[in-house]
Amino acid sequence: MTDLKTDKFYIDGAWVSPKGGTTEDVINPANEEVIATIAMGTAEDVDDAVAAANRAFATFSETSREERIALLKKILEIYERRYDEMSAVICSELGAPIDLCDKAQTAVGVGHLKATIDALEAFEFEHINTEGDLIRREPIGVCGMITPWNWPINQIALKVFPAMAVGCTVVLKPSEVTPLNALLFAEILDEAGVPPGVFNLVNGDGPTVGSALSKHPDIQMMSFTGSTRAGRLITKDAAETVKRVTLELGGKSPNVILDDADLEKSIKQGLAQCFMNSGQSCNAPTRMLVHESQYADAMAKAGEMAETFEVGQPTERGPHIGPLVSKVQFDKVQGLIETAMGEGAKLLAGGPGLPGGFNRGYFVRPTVFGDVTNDMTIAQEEVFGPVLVMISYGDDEEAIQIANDTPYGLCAFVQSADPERAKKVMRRLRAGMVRINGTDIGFGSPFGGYKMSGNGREGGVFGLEDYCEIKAVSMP
Ligand code: TXE
Repeated sequence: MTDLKTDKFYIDGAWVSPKGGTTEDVINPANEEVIATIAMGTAEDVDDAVAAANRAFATFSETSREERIALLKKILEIYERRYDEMSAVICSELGAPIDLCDKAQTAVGVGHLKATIDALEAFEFEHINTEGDLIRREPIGVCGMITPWNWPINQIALKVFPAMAVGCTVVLKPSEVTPLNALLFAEILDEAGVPPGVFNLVNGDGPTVGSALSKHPDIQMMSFTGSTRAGRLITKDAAETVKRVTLELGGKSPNVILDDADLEKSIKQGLAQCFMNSGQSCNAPTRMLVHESQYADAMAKAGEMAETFEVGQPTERGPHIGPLVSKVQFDKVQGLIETAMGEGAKLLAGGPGLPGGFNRGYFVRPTVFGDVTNDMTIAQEEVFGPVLVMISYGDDEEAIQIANDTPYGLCAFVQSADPERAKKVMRRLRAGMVRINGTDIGFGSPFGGYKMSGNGREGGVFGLEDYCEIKAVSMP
């Protein structure tokens, strides 16, 4: 694997040793072996990184759109050259199967970077409004970013590129569970000639480095993706200095299969989307809603189809499902499967314990529950594992009511043979994204949620706007 500088942080354009702190092992979730040991930072390292970002902001915020487009294009060139290294790193620390890394985990970095460049080319930094005043969009300043482990480069790319595109400077704290891809990302930016201090990386945990960033008086904005629990803490810390905070938190996405949809196709697609990345996606369609007249048939079909999903080693090619990222996540998912069974949900496929043929690693059996009511724990809590629940409804109105009945509102899915009927349901769904008949949301479109799934939108022009302050100027 790439020889990454695991004992260093990237600050002010150089690889520097931490000022103290501890170390933490990075575990390969497929075999539970230590693959690297990283330095964990402290508030002092954060101070150094923020100071570098602040110095760099003075000049980087004054660069032209063309200069920043050229820089982003250079990053794209090097990212594409080091593509296979990135896939290998994500495969080893996240346990995502190598084909999934190639086709999705690493690929989304390219998708977001291209969409950011496109959005920057057309972005309106200044205009005169109807009052005759000049309205300017200016980079907000130094941005703190805290990212999770489930789609690690996706979230780094969705935050770092838009911030840099408008002229902000950045201090990133990636997940301590998957820090290696972020070290490689820093190497790519270094090689691309990103000016010193524009991008800085400090590894560490949430309560130490994450909290120091969120409270820092010289950081103007925090962008976070992760759990609702940590999102609340970051918001509280950031309130001390009245920072802007954007949050992308969890989800419990409904998949409403209307009674005119192709049932078999909808179930197959729904299972695949739910189990992708071992279910560790905030927008996974984890609650399948089926009309009561088709429910028994749907449960039988889903149980059978789920058994055909294979679990396998991440390093092997193929469409199989890999392990969960960590022992903590494995224990959480096992606990939720047990709870569902205790609350009376009917096990249609999978269940607790390791899949057959496995005696180590954090592998989980692809699991489907029927006879689920929306008030059960398994229907309300984000599982973050390959676990689908099936819920029945009486009519479209009840389906909408059940779909909206969670604290989350990130994504929703609708299946129907009638586009007008699907759109009618779509309009009533309290979610930041709605995917109709198996389609996907484009890179340049806004990604984010309603309710407790967060605030703000990432991606394309919406991502650029998030990192801007707005200035009104009246002139004689
Ligand atoms: O997340 P955490 P965890 C959900 C998912 C998962 C659960 C727990 O349901 O099972 O969250 O995962 C940093 N101040 N999602 O515990 O703790 C942490 O260091 C500042 C959904 O791994 O939120 C890491 O960088 N930062 C989600 C990041 O938060 C703090 C993706 C994510 O870790 C902090 C991941 C603090 N006090 C989990 N505490 C999604 N929306 O996609 C932690 N962090």
